[in-house]
Amino acid sequence: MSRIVTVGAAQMGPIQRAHSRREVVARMVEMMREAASHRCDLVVFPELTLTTFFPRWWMEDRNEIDAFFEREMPSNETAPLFNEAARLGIGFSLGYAELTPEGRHFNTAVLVDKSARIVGKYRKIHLPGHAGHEPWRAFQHLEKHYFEVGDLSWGVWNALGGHMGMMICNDRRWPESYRVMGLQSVEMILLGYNTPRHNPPAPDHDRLSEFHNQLVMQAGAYQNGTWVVGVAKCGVEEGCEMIGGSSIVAPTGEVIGQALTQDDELIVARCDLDLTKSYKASTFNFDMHRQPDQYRRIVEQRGAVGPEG
Ligand code: CDT
Repeated sequence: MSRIVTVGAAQMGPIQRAHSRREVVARMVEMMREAASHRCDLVVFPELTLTTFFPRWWMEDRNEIDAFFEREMPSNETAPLFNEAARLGIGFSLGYAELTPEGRHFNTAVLVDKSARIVGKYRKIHLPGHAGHEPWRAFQHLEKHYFEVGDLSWGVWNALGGHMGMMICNDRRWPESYRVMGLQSVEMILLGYNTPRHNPPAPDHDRLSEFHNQLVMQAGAYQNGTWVVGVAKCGVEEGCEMIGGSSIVAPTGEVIGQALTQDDELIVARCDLDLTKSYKASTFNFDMHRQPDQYRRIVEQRGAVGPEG
């Protein structure tokens, strides 16, 4: 049986506040059709794909906030995506703001198989930014205000011919996210992001935005012997520039496909999942080389302390 998964990274250009879900879903269906014409098994969409990146604004009105959230998936508005996926026989992953029946709010991604069945769900764990109103910022980053920390850890699912995992945006900067999936033999990590170029508390990092994006995805792929498919929502959204650079990274750590624009753009790669094997069996044979007893500090301590004495 073939171990090739042909993946389409469906980078999306800006989504303004005035854009309806119907318009966004129509763009996504178009990209899904393009992916199918390239015989993709799977198409990966960004974080919070269905709306503008609303955590840039401080809002207090519950109805105004909840208008950015999905109460069901699929819904009437997202059904065309699921219907088209089933018709084309293509899997996909999608990021969206989830409002549960219990009234909980998460930054979520789902994995959907070729029969349009949801087979995996991940809720974002590393929520960047701040919880309080900070109007001095050119753009706020209020994920800690709008979302709870995800409660599902990082799962890995036997789906679409391989071991599939998901993480969301800021997770990609943390080695723990990759390693929890590496320990479940992940072969392909699907990852959507919205990354503003300007980081108000650290503007000296702005010129390094694309470099840091590449750095973490390439390191995560290599150190865990996995494919990483990173997909941006990018361009100038409501006056805020977000980086593109959507990338397909091999287990070698090499970038084998990368978007050139800051707009809707599909990049496609044939990914051999067996390329993961030599890394998982040699340098990163976890069972042979890891020393978890010596890593206790990682799970027992949160912030950094100084050296003793
Ligand atoms: N969406 C998201 O997680 N963006 C963050 C921005 C960090 S700056 C507050 C990222 O890590 O790309």
